[in-house]
Amino acid sequence: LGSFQWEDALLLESQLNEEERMIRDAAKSYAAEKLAPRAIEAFAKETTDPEIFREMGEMGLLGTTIPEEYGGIGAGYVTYGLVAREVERVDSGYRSMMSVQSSLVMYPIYAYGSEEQRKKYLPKLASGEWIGCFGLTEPDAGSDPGGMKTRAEKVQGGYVLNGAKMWISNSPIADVFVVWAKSDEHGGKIRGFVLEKGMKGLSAPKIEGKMSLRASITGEIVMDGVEVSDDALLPNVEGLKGPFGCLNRARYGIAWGAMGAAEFCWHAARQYGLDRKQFNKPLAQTQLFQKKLADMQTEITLGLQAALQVGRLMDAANAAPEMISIIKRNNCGKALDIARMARDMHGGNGISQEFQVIRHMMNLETVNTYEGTHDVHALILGRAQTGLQAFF
Ligand code: TGC
Ligand code: FAD
Repeated sequence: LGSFQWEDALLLESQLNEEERMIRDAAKSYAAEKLAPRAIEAFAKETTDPEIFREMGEMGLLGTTIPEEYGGIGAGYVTYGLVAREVERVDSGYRSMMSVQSSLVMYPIYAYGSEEQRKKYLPKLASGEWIGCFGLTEPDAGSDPGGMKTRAEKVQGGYVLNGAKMWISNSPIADVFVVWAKSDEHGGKIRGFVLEKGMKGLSAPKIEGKMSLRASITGEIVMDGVEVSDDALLPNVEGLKGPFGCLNRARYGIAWGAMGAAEFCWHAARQYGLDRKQFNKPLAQTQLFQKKLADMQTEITLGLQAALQVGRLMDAANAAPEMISIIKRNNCGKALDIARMARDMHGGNGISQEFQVIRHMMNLETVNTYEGTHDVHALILGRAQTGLQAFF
């Protein structure tokens, strides 16, 4: 019989290949050395350091799945997931910055863009010289993006865009805006457009006062008669499957990332329980404490194993969106439960920024909501097994 490793109960490590481990190790060192020292203050002061994009670009962490000729490193989806896990182990906001750039900005330009668009945008997004954002959600269209009001009107040589996007990660510091709008030229179908900072009528005010994901800047995108030329249109996709094709990838990365945040909380609670004595014995020597640790270990082990399986299927181009809904929903919900439990196990110290678990807990509230809420993914899965849609 083999030996049991408490922190890697089902030997995930043994299921990774050498390249996956190498890139994961580089991401882990970067996150620990460069991101971790910034996280507490960035969250406390609600500040985002744009330099992080440049650093991540240098490390090859932006657009990891994009081919090398466009500035990516041509890695697989398991590698992408492993990187998300390491970055989110430090802070969900940092993973958010990275996954928007990779899955929601670079991926659509790569998958749906013209060769000119790929060449113009991807290398600078991969290096972090340019920062990207993805505008789907609107003030009155969140879970139901098909209800968007943003319109693209065809004019001679281009389009005029009008509308407003809400809750957009990176938007106040973005150079490149991938925006989804209903296009009159295409019978009101949803089309993607690439906008650039400085265009007349385009602004991206910051949303202040978030109590979650404070290290990642969030804003609106306001389009007041923004004129773009024909080459701003993403030519190769039409309809909601455009944005959803990007969301599949981002949601998959979030399923890994949320487990990274949960692992931080689990390890912190375990160590706290070993160090802290009450009633003349370590907290970790009580049955209630150990049951909580066992629950954390079990959920994280199963969540990571499921994410790995979906990653392998993605790398084999054989993953269905519903599989991604299962892991996004489960891993975010379980990570949030684990962070709340870890907060409780730290007692009063659990509310201090110094112990960090409450920051993860607050961040995971957003992670459980964005990219399809916990309940919206339940409805996707309910529809898939009954054939009955219960959205409306
Ligand atoms: P529905 O009728 O289901 O589908 C419309 C069309 O879209 C296609 N489709 C998909 N294609 C690829 N992948 C998927 N996962 C797809 N899901 C749907 C579908 O085949 C159909 O295509 P066609 O050709 O037949 O037209 O659409 P619905 O309007 O009934 O949708 C319902 C629902 C709830 C599933 C969907 O709207 C939904 O998922 N809502 C959640 C919205 C969401 O996730 N928003 C995310 C915004 S971005 C964000 O949060 C970024 S935060 C990132 C960060 O900071 O890290
Ligand atoms: P709503 O859709 O109004 O949902 C409110 C509640 O109602 C939820 O509990 C939901 O589960 C429930 N609900 C909705 N419909 C149903 C139904 N049919 N049946 C039962 N219950 C239902 N969007 C982007 O486009 N780009 C971004 O970069 C981005 N970044 C974000 C960053 C942050 C920090 C946050 C908070 C959000 C971000 N979002 C982004 C938006 C995010 O995707 C939406 O908040 C999310 O999709 C939910 O939409 P909503 O907030 O409008 O909530």
